[in-house]
Amino acid sequence: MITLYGVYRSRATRPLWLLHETGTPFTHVPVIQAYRLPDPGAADAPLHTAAPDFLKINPQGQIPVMQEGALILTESLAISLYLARRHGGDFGPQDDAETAQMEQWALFAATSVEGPALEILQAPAGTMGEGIVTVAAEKLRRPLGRLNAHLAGRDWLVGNRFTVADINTAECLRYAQGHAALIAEFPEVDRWLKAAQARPAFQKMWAGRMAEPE
Ligand SMILES: N[C@@H](CCC(=O)N[C@@H](CS)C(=O)NCC(=O)O)C(=O)O
Repeated sequence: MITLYGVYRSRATRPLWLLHETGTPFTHVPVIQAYRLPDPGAADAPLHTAAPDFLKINPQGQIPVMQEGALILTESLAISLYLARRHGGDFGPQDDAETAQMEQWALFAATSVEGPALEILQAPAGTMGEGIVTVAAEKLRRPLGRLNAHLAGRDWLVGNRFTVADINTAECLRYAQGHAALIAEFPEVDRWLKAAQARPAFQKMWAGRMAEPE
């Protein structure tokens, strides 16, 4: 049995979206970030990332974590790639070339997209925040140009079907979606992102996220 640790309001959305796509049974343990709790030490605090019981599972104190049998994985994109390969059927790779392509898009998302996209999401209001957004948007323009070129004439990133590559990349880019003007500069990316987020499994994941307190 798969156990997925981590609330929806975290990077757990990546494996959760995939698990909703595949319909694979799993146990969800909604571990919350300790910094989001007023008093993580309180006796009635929910299971959180700094709790001794959770640190035994991930000494780094971060979510998501996936456990299946003796295997424990602690990186969201690696979890999604593993679940897709092992349980995902067509959502995962069908040969070595697709494995490499799905890994490529996960690494692209992690190294070229997620950082500046998070800077956009977390930028404070005011002049300083506007400066951060301007710089982060500029950092994203080359990777988004590359993504846009790849998506021209294609619906999805790998194998002409929706796969874990779309989930991992779309979820990292989602952090920058508040910058609508930036996304609009890349119409193929805009179209692809909207199509991915229209999928019932994304909507189910999103409903889970919205049901959690902010
Ligand atoms: N690279 C990791 C990052 C994990 C991460 O930063 N998780 C956040 C929630 S999205 C967390 O657990 N934060 C709590 C903390 O760092 O104390 C991954 O993608 O799994």
